[in-house]
Amino acid sequence: MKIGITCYPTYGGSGVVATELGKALAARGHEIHFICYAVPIKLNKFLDNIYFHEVELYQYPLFEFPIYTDALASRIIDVARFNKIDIIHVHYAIPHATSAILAKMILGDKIKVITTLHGTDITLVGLEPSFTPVVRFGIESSDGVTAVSRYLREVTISTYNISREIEVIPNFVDTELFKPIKDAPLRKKIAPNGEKVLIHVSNFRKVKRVQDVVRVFEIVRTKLPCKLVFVGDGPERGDVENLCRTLNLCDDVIFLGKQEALNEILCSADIFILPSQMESFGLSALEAMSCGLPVVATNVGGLPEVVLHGETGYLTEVGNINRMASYIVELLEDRNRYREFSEKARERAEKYFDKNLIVPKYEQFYEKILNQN
Ligand code: GMT
Repeated sequence: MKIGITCYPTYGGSGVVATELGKALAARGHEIHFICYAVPIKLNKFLDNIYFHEVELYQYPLFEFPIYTDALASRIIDVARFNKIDIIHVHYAIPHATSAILAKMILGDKIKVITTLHGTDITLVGLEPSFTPVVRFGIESSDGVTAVSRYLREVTISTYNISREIEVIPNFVDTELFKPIKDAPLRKKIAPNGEKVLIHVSNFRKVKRVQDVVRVFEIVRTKLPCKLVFVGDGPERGDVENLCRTLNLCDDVIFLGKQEALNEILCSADIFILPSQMESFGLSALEAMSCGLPVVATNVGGLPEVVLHGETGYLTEVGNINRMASYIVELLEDRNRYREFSEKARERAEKYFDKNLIVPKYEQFYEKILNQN
């Protein structure tokens, strides 16, 4: 198949999923055309069957803001015509679904539009009155729609009053890449005296409640020697750093910023913390599980579909830092239970969310959509 993929090329999970999907499809012989405003960060080396087409944002004194939706539609049209693509698969509805549908109309129905819903396109941004009707139109008018969790499908149907089918295709992880590393070299540097290591990875947006990670750590370190590692960057990072300074935690907290070798860093830690206000799936939790880390997270959105409470980690109500801390201490103090959780976390990633299981589901979905009138 010839497939166009549009995503946000940034550090967010939707861009990671879209890029890894494109790479996996290319490896399976499909011709993949990424159409984005910048090269997706995970597209960091030459790969056969992959082409990149930049959406150029024209500046003009009348335009206070770049007109991305139209520019993207025009680029999709150009790429589709010249390369004869069968499908344009957009990740994150806003505004990608709108651009793709516009492109399809201009092309005279010659391509199929598939939209994958990822999270805040539905649960936060899409609820803004300036977007809601257009998001709904994008969902209803796409030829196929997928959601990354059952939760996200249900909330989309009920909130936007959707009558069409939405297929759930969960996010996936490369379990060959994200796998436990015994005695990961970085651990010695982070925790030279054998301390336990807690880790959080995110884009530091408000929805992630990163300050809760610090508060949880503050409690845990009163019970056992430990270190906290932050990976990623974003709007709340300054505030989180200040909180660590105020609480006098800086000697035990490491901010690594944006990092490429995530698997090695994850394998240097013991527990992954994800205290989000909302999470439609929680890709970072899955990557941690694949490395054998139990996850302590909030009981929201699609997280219970990824993390099994009492088996691969623990789930608590949003903001319950005391409960999170006591679960972490319990796990770290009980070697046998920790090992059991760690093994089950890895097993779950392999059994249900492995790249080689999920990518064929997208292929089958594409076939289904191409074969419908
Ligand atoms: O929706 C967002 O907030 C952005 C998006 C992203 O690009 O990071 O995150 C969502 O998509 C990820 C990939 O499918 C999911 O793992 C995240 O849970 C989801 N984020 C939220 O629902 C807050």
